[in-house]
Amino acid sequence: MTLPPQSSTRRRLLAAGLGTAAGLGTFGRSAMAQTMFEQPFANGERRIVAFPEKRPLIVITSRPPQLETPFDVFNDGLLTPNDAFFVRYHNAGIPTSVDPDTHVIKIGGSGAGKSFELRLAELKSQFKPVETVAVNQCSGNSRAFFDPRVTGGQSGNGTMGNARWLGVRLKDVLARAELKNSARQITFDGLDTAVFGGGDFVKALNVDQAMDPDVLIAWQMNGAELPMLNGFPVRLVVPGYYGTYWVKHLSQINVIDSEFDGFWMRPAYRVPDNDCACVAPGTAPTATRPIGKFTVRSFVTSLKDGQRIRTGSNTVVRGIAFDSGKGIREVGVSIDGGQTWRSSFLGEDLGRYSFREFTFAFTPEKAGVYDVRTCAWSRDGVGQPSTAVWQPAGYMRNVIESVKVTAV
Ligand SMILES: Nc1nc2c(c(=O)[nH]1)N[C@H]1C(S)=C(S)[C@@H](COP(=O)(O)O)O[C@H]1N2
Ligand SMILES: [Mo]
Repeated sequence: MTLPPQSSTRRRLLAAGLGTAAGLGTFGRSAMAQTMFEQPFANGERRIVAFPEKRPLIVITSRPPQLETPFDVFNDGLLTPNDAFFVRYHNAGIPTSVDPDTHVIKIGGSGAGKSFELRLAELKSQFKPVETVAVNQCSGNSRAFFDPRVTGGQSGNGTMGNARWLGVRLKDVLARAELKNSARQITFDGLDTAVFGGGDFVKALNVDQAMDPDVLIAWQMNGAELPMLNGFPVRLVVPGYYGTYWVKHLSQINVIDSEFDGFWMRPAYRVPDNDCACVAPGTAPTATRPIGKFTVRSFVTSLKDGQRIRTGSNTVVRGIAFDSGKGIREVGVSIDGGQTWRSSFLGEDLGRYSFREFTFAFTPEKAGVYDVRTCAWSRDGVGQPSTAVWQPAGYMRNVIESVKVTAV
């Protein structure tokens, strides 16, 4: 069989679905039949819709697509499958078709000694490929649990995912740009555009952050091309940092001599400039800084809140923990609401930026409610708070979670 001159893998399209029930258009009759999902917070009823290249996911907004991974997926394995990986966009002008043969990344700016363009084939062949497993987590993951509630995408705990990324080091690409001494920041722009205002989505990293050898320009996740909605054909991977820096459909890198103050760096995506990145509930911070690295988190994946377990039989508490890249040192488990703690067993180590599995088994001797809590500690000795901190944007939640199960 002869292939057409341009095989379907060479030009990736978001199937027609985006224009119909799944996304851009108005909802017709078929929408009525959609599966609903009840999130564990007030006003938590959501549709579950399969967007192109995705299995049915929880819809936070459909234009632009903001899709949350159903939490069950995190119990299936340490790597989040591409078709289950969450999706976050800010602007409605998202690319639905990209030709990887002609896509270029332009590198330049006032702080670059040299300006140049890289095609994908050049990016892949002229720099050393690097693989890393890393968690991508939205700053607003778990935002809907803030009390008092805050505005913004009302996500549960599923706007995070862990994948094996393949790409090249950003610093190797930047070396070719011959940064001047005056260079202060690097800005990153993708193919998506602002349609309703708010401004094009452009992010900035300080030069030292961008030169970190762990930061990649990646074209694969979990051994396959990036799904369109996760940034096809190339995206930035900034391990340990919130997803907002992981610019998708990367097309422009500028080295600049000043601090970038585009909308998505200021006023958006900033946190109170203090140790806890928090303020008293309902108040505003006096000073802010751009959001940075992840806080330490852990989640039970094998048990659901309200689940029934059997008195006298073995119950496995399994879950995932991660931090900003120091690595997980220990995950404590409590079955009595945090009064007493035991150490869990840590599973396979896929790297310091990855989800780390933990397991713990207990036998409920008496019938009744068991309040299961987990607390992860990173290798620098930082753990999770027992009461939630608050900030107006609803970022960086990492309180010790509680899952109540009833032994019968
Ligand atoms: N081009 C582009 N890249 C982007 C965004 C965007 O709106 N446009 N959103 C960012 C945010 S806030 C997050 S949390 C991550 C989400 O990555 P994902 O959609 O692949 O899960 O993408 C980041 N990269
Ligand atoms: Mo995000």
